[in-house]
Amino acid sequence: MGTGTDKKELLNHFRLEGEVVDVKPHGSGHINHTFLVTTSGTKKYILQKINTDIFHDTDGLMENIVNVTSYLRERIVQAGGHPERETMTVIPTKEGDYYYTDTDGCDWRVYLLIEHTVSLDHAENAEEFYASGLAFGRFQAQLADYPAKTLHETIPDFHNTPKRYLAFEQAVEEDVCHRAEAVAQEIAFIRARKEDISVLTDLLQKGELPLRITHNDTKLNNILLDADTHEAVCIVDLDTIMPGLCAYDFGDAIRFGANTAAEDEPDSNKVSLSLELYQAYAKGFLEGCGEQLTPKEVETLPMGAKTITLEQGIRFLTDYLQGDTYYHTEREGQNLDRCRTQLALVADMERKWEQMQL
Ligand code: ADP
Ligand code: GN1
Ligand code: MG
Repeated sequence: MGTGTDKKELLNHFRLEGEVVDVKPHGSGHINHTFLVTTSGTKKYILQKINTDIFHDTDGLMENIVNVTSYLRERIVQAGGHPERETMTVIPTKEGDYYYTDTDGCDWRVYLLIEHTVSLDHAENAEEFYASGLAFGRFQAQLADYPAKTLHETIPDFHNTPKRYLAFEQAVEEDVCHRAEAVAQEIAFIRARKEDISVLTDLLQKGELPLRITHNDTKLNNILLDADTHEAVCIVDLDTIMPGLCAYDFGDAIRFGANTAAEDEPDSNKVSLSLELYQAYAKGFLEGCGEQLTPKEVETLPMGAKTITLEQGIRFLTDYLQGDTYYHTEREGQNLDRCRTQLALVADMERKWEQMQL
């Protein structure tokens, strides 16, 4: 995997201030390998091994991130903010590149650590979740005029739910790990909702919903909060910034942050949608997005929550059926537990559907 690589030697290729003192694993992301780098200088850094099994074009990926953060930086400066705190800073290599390929062919990048922040795996209270909704809404509003054509599609069809469904059916059919029989209930649950899967993508195709520049991975741990006040400071994990549906960005935050249980909770009876957290996030997100949203977009936000939760259940189950090759896992059955929490959340959303309307 290349994560055992000599990190100090690796970091020597980047323009860091000070000598590297310590490198240790950091965060709870499912995709990249992330490390916190401490130096003898005043700055700390984030080192990441980019998951190139998933992101096939590191040049395009890093170009997106550098261009989007430069664009955001200008706006933050204009607004009198702190660009090194409110957006990510990519640290170049000594050759001036935005990533470094090691001798094993693995790609690594370095960001400035945004200090005195925390990222949470569950919302501690409604105010905090409101603040993250506001920040993700503002993020979308800030990028409203960003030139969409210049963005590389880092993962094709990332939130194309009908295609995710087809990939799932194929995984059931191939059943390479002989796991399908034991998850017949989950498969049936998903199949029973086949019609829901294309509701939003159909509206997009018919021109009833616009494409926006979206983050596409709006879970709570992809936002850094001030360590003392828990106010939103910076949105991170910009790997999947691409044109997408506003409702999906809304929904992805809900499926993770408004769930009363952890994403991988083994007891899915603990799963439910907290309406208090749901409403708080919706309030923040709508405020943050501002005037730009069309009435149809606002109307379809609850459907975004349901669709992306179902999509995520489908994605976790597909990975489980394929032998857990996509998401990082720490234990057997973790992707199946993750799938079950998503499906239980969909079921609870169906029960609370009337109350979810905005
Ligand atoms: P993954 O794609 O694996 O989720 P992320 O880019 O989200 O990787 O990084 C993992 C975690 O590392 C984030 O959830 C966040 O807590 C932390 N993190 C990432 N970038 C920074 C940064 N520049 N400063 C501080 N923390 C960061
Ligand atoms: C992954 O990278 P991370 O952990 O922030 C995934 C998201 C999923 C999420 C589920 C590139 O997000 O799409 O919603 O796990 N990212 C990618 O927790 O696939
Ligand atoms: Mg992440």
